[in-house]
Amino acid sequence: MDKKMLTIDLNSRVLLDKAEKDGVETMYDRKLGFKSQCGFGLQGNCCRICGMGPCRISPKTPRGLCGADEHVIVGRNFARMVAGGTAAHSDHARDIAHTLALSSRDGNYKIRDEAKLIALAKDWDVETEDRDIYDIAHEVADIALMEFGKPHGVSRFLKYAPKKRQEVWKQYAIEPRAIDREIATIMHSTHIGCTADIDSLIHLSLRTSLADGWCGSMMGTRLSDILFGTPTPRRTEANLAVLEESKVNILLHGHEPSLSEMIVLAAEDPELLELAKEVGADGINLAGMCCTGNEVTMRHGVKIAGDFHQQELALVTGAVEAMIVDVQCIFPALAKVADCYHTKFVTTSPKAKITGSTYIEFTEENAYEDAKKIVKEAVLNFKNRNKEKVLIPELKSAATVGFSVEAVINKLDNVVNSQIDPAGTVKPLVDCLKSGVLRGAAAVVGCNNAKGVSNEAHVTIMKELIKNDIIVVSTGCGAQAAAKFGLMDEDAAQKYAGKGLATVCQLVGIPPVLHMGSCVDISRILETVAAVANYLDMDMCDIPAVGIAPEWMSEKAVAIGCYVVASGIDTYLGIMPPVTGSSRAVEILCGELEEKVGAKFTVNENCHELAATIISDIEKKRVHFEKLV
Ligand code: CUV
Ligand code: SF4
Repeated sequence: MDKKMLTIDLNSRVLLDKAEKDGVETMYDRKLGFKSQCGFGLQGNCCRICGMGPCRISPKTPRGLCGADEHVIVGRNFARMVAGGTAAHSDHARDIAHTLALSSRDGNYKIRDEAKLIALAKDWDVETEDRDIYDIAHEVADIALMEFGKPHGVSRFLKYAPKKRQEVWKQYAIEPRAIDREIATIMHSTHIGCTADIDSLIHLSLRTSLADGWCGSMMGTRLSDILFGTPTPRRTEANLAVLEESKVNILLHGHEPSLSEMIVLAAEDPELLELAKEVGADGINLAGMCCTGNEVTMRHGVKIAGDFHQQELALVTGAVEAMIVDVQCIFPALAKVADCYHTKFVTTSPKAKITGSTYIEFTEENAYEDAKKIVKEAVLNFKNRNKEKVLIPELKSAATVGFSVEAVINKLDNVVNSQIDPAGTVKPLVDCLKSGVLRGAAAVVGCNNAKGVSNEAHVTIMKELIKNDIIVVSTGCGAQAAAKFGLMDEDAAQKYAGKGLATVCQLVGIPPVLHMGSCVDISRILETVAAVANYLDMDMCDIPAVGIAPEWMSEKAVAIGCYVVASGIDTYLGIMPPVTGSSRAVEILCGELEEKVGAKFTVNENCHELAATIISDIEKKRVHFEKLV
């Protein structure tokens, strides 16, 4: 098989040829090198939880040594994926909360959205009258940090959900308690000799996932907006052609905005710009990958270099002075690829040290100085670039990004009411959904997965949905796919959208696919659906809105899928999770959950079929919705 057929991105194909010539191995080579993947692992019925294992379940050996059957083994593995994902998102939020605790008027981190801070403080009964904004910030940060380990009570963020949804959570007993407690409960319950009941394992998974969606992630987004500003629409460009031959190219990859925000500032430092000139460069060019890329494009319009599957290929351009990473979704392979070029692969977090990288620790206490040190390394590396090894591919697309909930609401509201109202309402959005001009809304989110062809499912499904007047919002690497393929440009509405959606887009001046941020920003999507449901006095499961992860791969994505379903939003996956080893797990996740939480999973690895199912399900949901409104 030609490895170039494993991606639909033409820049990636050009760089795969170059990698071949340069003798660089990429994920695509390794994929072809794998003859087949382990069937037990694929089905989720290999257990390595204790030292008597691994125990592998088959018709001949239907139980592990302890007697665990396929349902128990699949369920435990699944729950542990949810715990892993929740831990990652929530630890990200914890770091942001610590950063908020460090904020000060003349320090590195300032309060950029005071109104959002005050609103949150009021929600949390923090005194706001006649107080210094930084005192309020520090108290809010302390309360946020308590959400990780408070001994009593449930998440403070649950109250932002519609009343009816909160009732569902209460009834089904999945209101999440402290975040760390939920994660620990799963690790404990899945230890050998604890929970041995698939219903219970899925129940635990949902509760923990809600600690991710309606606590960790929501906290991550809110506090980031408070510290770095709530995103507003801005123009940018996407795909590897955003690298510039004449400039020092710095790639930001990973997740947390506390580092990337400082790099953005450092890259504008006159001293470093001067140094860039001295080494013969025309300036410093920043571009982002994965979710940290999403964070800085949302708030600063920093160009999008590419997605998860392009991280190695970005270095293959030979034009990158430094790849700066913090945590999550970073290929260890980058160390080897960087070795083949002059690129410095800089790791910065004690949580993600990688052999073969240059480790320059980034601390929030010394943020700006650390960021400058890192950028300086990159600038000084410019002179080591080998011009003969440089190939920057040609394709890039224009995009409008920066659609926070506030931005979406204001865009729609201001046009319809033809006056600026900072506290706009969701009425126009609701009216479009009610009248059927928009048939529904879909969040197409998540990673790239080497089980499929990179970007194919994302782009196919988004195009199908917008053609059928379903407005799409996106985060994560899905958003990067949309941006790369021109779906986040305003003219995409006329090119690809159905008549209703195209009319709305033109009237309001938005693209048919809206960039809502990074993976933790899926909380923005929850808030949008909750706002619509609240406005109509409905539950979230009554709204014609769906979640789709066509190319998901990470444990974080499993946690997300679970909390989206637990929020009452039907969720569609383009990759089968490792649960098929248990018929019960599949029955519950793809069926019975609907009775409990009003939504379920649907999986289809054929993206055309999946798109067709989603469109017909949204139409079915409309029948119910139209009766209610
Ligand atoms: Ni957090 S989790 S590959 S960067 S979206 Fe991208 Fe997004 Fe998945 Fe990772
Ligand atoms: Fe085997 Fe049970 Fe140990 Fe898992 S927990 S490895 S099934 S003995």
